[in-house]
Amino acid sequence: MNAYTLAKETYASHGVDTEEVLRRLAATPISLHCWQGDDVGGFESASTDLAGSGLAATGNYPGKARTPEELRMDLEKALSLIPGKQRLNLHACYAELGGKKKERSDYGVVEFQGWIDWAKAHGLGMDFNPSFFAHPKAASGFTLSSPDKGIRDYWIAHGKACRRIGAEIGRQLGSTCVTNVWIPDGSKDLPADRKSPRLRLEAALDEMFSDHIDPSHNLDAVESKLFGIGSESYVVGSHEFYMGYAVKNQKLLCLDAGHFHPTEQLADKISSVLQFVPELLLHVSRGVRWDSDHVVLLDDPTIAIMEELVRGDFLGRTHIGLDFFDASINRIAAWVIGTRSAQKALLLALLQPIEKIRRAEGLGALWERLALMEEAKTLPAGAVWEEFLLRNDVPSDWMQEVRSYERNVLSKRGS
Ligand code: RNT
Ligand code: ZN
Repeated sequence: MNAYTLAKETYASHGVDTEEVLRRLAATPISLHCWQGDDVGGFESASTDLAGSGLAATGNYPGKARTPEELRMDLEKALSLIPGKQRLNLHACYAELGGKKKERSDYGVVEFQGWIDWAKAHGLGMDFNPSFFAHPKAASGFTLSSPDKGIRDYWIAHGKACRRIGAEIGRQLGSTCVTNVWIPDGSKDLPADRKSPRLRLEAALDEMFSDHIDPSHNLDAVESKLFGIGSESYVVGSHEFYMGYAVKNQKLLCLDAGHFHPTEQLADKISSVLQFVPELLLHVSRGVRWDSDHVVLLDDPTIAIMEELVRGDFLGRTHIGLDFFDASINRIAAWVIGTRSAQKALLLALLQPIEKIRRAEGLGALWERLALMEEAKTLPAGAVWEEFLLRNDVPSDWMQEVRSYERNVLSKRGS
């Protein structure tokens, strides 16, 4: 008897059908963020500066992608080492301008057709993001909430353009695109006026979202943040702001695991948020002491998130994306480790003998509930994961694949 068959029997004795679990795992795509591949650089110009954006990629591991072709090639390598079907999460600053100059406010689907065609060829759905950072018009630290109407209008136009592009992505790929809005707006030191930027942001978002877009092609999400580098004292788009905005306007709320106080659990927010907004977007990430965007691991916070999605029956209303960028390690390995860890966390959640645990809870047998949760941790989930890899034709020695790609491809790239 092989390890999977044994595991299947063990789980069956706990009331868990591993075949059903494998089916659900395969049916849950994870959206891979393009920006892990080049440290949030993008391809608009030779040098893109993140300074003042609140984002910081640290490290200088050799071999980062310098062109869309290289980034796609790297993504293909990473995807070949990840089981199941994924999506691509693209930022607008990855536009292919073909050497021409074009304002972000004027972007259209042409600048992204290369990405769409590539996604189609690889059977990937796509998600999208307007880029409100690393740009001269974001240099003041304010974009949609700027006191300068010219600046606000520029970014409103960019957001509108991106929603149209998102809709075209969704239409062409036959899979709804989630377009996520995150802005860096905030201030390093204490503002005297916390109110006006938020009033301006609400008005700007209202205008940006005013064009009717078919929700089967594109859905809008808004992402909050606690603080950023250079916005330590005040972030316009705080959690309360966007929670209110999303509830009022029935938009998707994006919860990023790195965007809360370090002892706050993202998992506990899910059921509250989904009680009042239609759908959720997750940026699964790992903050180390702050919003550091470390590679996702199979750790307690990530498992807790996936448990909530399973236990609350929320998978159908949740879009799972990743958000980390580590430039200090092999970037393909970062994608593979992070995505596989998110999948493993989901697998563990799906494999929990939840009916038994619920029964104990219902009976008020709280020590039994606790015991069952602890016992579940050492059930043979590893054998089910191996089976998932096998069924998806993922090479068993993925690290060797990364090593040889590094030797044959990455090491030949200049900086
Ligand atoms: C920034 C947000 C945002 C970005 C990406 C690049 O703190 O997490 O999601 O990481 O848009
Ligand atoms: Zn994020």
